[in-house]
Amino acid sequence: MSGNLSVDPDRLWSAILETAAIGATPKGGLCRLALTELDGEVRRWFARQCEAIGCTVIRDDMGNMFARRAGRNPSLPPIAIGSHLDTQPTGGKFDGVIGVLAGLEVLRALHESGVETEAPIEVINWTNEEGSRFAPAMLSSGVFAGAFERDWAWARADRSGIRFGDALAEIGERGEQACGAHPLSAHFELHIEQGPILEAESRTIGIVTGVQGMRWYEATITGQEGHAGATPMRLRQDALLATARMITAIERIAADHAPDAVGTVGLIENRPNSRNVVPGEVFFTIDLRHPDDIVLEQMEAELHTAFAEACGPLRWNLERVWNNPAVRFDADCIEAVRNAADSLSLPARELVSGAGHDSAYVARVAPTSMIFVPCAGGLSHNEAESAEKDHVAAGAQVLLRAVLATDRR
Ligand code: HGY
Ligand code: MN
Ligand code: MN
Ligand code: MN
Repeated sequence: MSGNLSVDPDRLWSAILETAAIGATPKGGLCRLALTELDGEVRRWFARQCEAIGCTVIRDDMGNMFARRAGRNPSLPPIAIGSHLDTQPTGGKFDGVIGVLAGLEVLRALHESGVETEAPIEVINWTNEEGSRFAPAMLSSGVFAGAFERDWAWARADRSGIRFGDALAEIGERGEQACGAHPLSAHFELHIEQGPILEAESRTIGIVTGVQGMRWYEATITGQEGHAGATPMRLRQDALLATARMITAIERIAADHAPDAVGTVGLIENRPNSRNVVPGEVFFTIDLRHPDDIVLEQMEAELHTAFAEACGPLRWNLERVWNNPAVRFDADCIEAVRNAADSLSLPARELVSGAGHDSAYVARVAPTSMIFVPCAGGLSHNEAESAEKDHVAAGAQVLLRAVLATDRR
């Protein structure tokens, strides 16, 4: 019976478009930052859809949402399908969203067909995956996996000083259950690739074998504010000029470890940010990634050397705020995805994820793997992000088959 079970491509696509209206931007993207009222609205929408098909929905004390469909054997840990509904400030309609909504579609397909699974099935919305508002990324799946203490996570503040725990309570999404309290027998995540490989090779499915290593830093360079007209160049302590040198140094460090290394300065606060004042202080973030943690360690050492050279007499402070080592996913889960793609004769290939995902943490506590589908031009974290309906449906069908195969194991 479950062999020819199928997701409904139209229903899945209309769910994606329906949630795309919650936080829609004029350029066709999404701005639905974690724990804002818009995040609260899409969370409540998700809970209503799941409850309407008989699922129970609970939230833990990090706001992670667990929509559970009962199985024949309630003593078995659930098979989970997880991703995230929060977005970047100029995000797209698909990043994270297709993973949660494909999970909802799996629940709907099971519900309407009356297929009973052995284990419970649980669709999870992981809170604050993006890390754009509250750093680091994947904060709540990280607490679930024991990478972060809950109180440390609650104390993380956004750039306006609002703490995660307060924002979570404010939108009414903080549950009673302690985060990390229940085992999972497996975790699958469907996600757009967010890179160019699948599209370039005309593949529909990415069989994701792992996630590369990622490190985040916060830096402050302190010089001296001065008059833009009266301060001679040779007497200046221009913090923004030193920052510019650092940005090109980071580009060089990544180039020295090409082709896999990437380095990004994404957030910068120039103070006092006045057009006729020599900048006295700059705060900025650095994101370094590489599949090999040993190389990341080398890049970090080169970063320190670069700061000393770029800053001269100016003071600088560099703090590593996140270290997420490279992850290898579970062989059986990878096999389940590969077999599902093969059974549907979908062109597929293995690849390691360049982007971070909640699965990178969940893999520490449960057998985990991911399924990628292409996105146009490999573009993501961009309002022009787009994916094709039949690719998303194919990914959801692979997800359904991988979950059912795991349930039969
Ligand atoms: O940063 C990342 O890779 C993820 O999109 N949060
Ligand atoms: Mn994502
Ligand atoms: Mn993202
Ligand atoms: Mn992710």
